[in-house]
Amino acid sequence: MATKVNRATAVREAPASRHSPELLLGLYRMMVKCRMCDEKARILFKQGKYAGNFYSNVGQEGGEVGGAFSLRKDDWVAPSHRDWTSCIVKGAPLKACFAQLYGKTDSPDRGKSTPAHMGYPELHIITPASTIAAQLMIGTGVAWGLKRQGKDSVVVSYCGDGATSIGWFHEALNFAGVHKLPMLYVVQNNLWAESVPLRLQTALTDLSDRAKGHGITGVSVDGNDILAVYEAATKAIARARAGQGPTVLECKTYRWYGHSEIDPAKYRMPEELAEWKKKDPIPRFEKYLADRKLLNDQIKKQVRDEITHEIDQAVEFAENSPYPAPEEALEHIWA
Ligand SMILES: Cc1ncc(C[n+]2csc(CCOP(=O)(O)OP(=O)(O)O)c2C)c(N)n1
Ligand SMILES: [Mg+2]
Repeated sequence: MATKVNRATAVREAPASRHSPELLLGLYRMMVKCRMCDEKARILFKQGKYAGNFYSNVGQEGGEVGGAFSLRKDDWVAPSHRDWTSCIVKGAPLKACFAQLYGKTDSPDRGKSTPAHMGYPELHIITPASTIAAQLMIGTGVAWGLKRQGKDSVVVSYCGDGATSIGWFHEALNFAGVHKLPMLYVVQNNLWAESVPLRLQTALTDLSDRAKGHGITGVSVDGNDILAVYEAATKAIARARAGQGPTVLECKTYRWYGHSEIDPAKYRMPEELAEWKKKDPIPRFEKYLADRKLLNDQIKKQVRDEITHEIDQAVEFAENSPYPAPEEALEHIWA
């Protein structure tokens, strides 16, 4: 006897993903890792464990992870002040990342830069400049060098919406366009540049339209949709590697906390934050994975337990690492 199916209530199985389970779980794990490390960095700062400041990326993990996940070891990353976690995506060990926050000798620059300004020469991560959008110029210069050397490595540079209103952003894009450089500019449009809302920075709706003025490709995606970002970035990186030139990838997203850990963000409405928290990229991707039977509560717990353990070890390592001697301030500098 044929089974009767109530078409109105029948549960459709989610269509299979275009991507392998390994890749999907890898993206998920990396987003959770970035979120947990960032939250830990905030707590440690609030506890007075390290000096300086910290610029949280929580809420923006879709762009952060998706933008650089498909990079090779010989590719480069040029992060901004808000992209400490991009070092984790590029493969930096958590011990080095936390030692960086603490300014200890086991940080890649032996405690020379401010906490969130982490570079890592070995992994081709360029130390962020404090000057907004400067990392785009430096990243573009590296891309030019790579092209001149005949290499097929690419550079991913991150910036915020505010950075796109600055001249250096346009100079970098212009130069990259003329020379068809292997660049991907990931613009994390979180709607605010410190206390300045996007509507007071530009009349544009899509910041990827900035690319048009320089004759290069511009794409805008939902930055809280990790797969949308990953797919757009992977395509752009492949184009860049094949000598087809640069791309601006705008990720529309939101930062959950203040500009930095000393900013209570009173300039924005609580309702705006509440709306964006509903679009949290992590539970959204968890649902995608659960619908495809790739994730359940047990795996979620296992992922978090493993990351917690790794973070605890990294923090202990950073706390036990010595501070550099004062005279080291004069080592490894140009003049
Ligand atoms: C040339 C320059 N102007 C101003 C500042 C101060 N500043 C630091 S971060 C920031 C806001 C940047 O906003 P956005 O580019 O949107 O990045 P977000 O902080 O939102 O990630 C400003 C104005 C600076 N560091 N450099
Ligand atoms: Mg911003």
